[in-house]
Amino acid sequence: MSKINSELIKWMRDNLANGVTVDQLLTDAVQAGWADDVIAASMQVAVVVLKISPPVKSVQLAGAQKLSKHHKLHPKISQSQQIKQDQNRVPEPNLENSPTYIDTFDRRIYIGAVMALPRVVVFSNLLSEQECDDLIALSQPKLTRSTTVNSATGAFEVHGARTSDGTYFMLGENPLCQRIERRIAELVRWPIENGEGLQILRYSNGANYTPHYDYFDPTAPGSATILKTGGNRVATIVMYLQSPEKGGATTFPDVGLEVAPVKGSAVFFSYAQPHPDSKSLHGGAPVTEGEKYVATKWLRERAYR
Ligand code: PD2
Ligand code: ZN
Repeated sequence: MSKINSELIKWMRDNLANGVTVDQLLTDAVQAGWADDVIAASMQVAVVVLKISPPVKSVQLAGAQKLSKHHKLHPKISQSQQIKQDQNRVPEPNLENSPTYIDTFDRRIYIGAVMALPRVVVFSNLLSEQECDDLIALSQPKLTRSTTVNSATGAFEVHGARTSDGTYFMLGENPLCQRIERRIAELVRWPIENGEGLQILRYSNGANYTPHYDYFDPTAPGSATILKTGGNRVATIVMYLQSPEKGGATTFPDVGLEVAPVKGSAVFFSYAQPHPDSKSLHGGAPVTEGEKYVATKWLRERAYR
């Protein structure tokens, strides 16, 4: 018999979406007097929406204070949490009242799945088939082997962890990029100028991208130069331009989530802090049949110029 509590779930979801950690919420809930099994069951539900079923780590509440149930957890956040949340503002689509779609200036985009931690939203119909084909065609003459950033030096290097080919467009480089950038800015409510230009990646048969974080580690010596322009990355949108026959999912190993690379759809994820607590570790699984193309859009804290 499940012991979930809807008030508790809503409070957890609101706070998770704003970057409060699972551990902090568990502590708060225990202190507010909720029973361990209700907290555990509610947290399982809070981090899952629709069909996504992550193996949430078992909730350890041993030694927890058994306070009386009168100390009802108030769903409103405390003032100190509010300040923290304001500082941690990240791109976020308006999902109030659980809409099934969001209209932007030129296109209706459908919500495929939503997860609280990591903050992940799957969109379908973000790009038209023609837009996918045009981005691929425009990228062809300039595709080169992808690189990774060496966190010690900040240098871009060819690495076995990333076996795709790729290229970049400047922000607003052509009318197609401008249209997509404006659409994304509306969709996730983040200024166009805070975005990097689109990156196009081609994964041939066998190519992959081993799990990584998209933010730059602020403590790594190589990050200082990168962070001077626009601050850190706070969110990523991977748009699928061509579906392979098999493989090529975008994976979130911390929560056992795989997003299928279906042409025209996209996965959005944000990370309020540049820290593994964001659970934003993600990778590109090997393509095992066919070829996969994506366009990646990274969003920064501030204007990227
Ligand atoms: O192509 C992907 O699925 C993928 C996976 C992980 C892309 C990126 N990261 C990226 O462009 O950062
Ligand atoms: Zn990535």
